Amino acid sequence: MAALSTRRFALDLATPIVLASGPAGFGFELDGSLVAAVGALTTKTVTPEPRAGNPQPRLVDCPSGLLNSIGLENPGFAAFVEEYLPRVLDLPTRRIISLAADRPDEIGRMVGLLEEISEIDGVELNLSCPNVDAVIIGTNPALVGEFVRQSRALTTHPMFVKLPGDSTTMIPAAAAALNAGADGLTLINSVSGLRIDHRIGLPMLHRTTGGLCGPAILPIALARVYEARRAFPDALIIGTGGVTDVEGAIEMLAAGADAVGIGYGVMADPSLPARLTAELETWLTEHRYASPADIIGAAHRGGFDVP
Ligand code: RRO
Repeated sequence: MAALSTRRFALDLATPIVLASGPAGFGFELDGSLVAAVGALTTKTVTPEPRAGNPQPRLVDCPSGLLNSIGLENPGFAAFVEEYLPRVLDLPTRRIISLAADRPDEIGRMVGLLEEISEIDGVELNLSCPNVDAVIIGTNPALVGEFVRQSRALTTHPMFVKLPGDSTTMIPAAAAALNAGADGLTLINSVSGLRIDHRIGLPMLHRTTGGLCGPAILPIALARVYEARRAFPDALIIGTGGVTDVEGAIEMLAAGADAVGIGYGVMADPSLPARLTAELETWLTEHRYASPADIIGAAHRGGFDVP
């Protein structure tokens, strides 16, 4: 059988299939065997203060996906550390803690406080939440650099930066993140979208727009991952966006992702990531690849060896 571990990955994951921030909550809400089958869990994003999130409705169906407007609901950093983190650290997988804040010193403070906890495998700075009033930091390279610099100074944990899939700003923002010391990029967050209730002619979500996720955004995520891999050959990349089957996971790896984040797919079917792990291993074995590393970035170097 092919070995699924991704050796070039800073986190040394057992499999490149990981749980993206959001739908998997803090991990312990899912069946333990499903968590054990993935390479890592990324927690729901945590902010300095608790947030109640946005009013209902928070999810609206779309062709090939859904719009979400959760609004960063989370218990706040102090309660997270006290009540949730011990259970996160007990999970049978690697754990990446997702964090967001309005100011670089606020996110730096949280990152610094997590530094003492050696069982954490990484932090992800979510600079791309689409569903709150604050500006989307991830579209502004200077701000991205400042957020990463202040956090980098306070931690040795592997640090990922989650950016929006904006085609004009993503590469400069990613360059700023990597130059400021980030180890990797998580690409992409959900994509701003709108649905209008055709019976009354008004937006279905209170904040008008929400974050589109699901298969509808797979081609967008693939394009951004491909561009990032071409621009930054050595950066770690977690490709996230619309993967719901093993073919999508293979595409994401071929585009240049070191790992594949599953978000929407978990909402649709919590057992999906475990199934993808097994199906990827079977696919690699059938195609005589020893590990996922053999296909990462294949689209940049002539594709697969097809007989
Ligand atoms: O909570 C949300 O509404 C949310 C977040 Br923080 C995010 O990063 N991406 C998203 O689609 N929703």
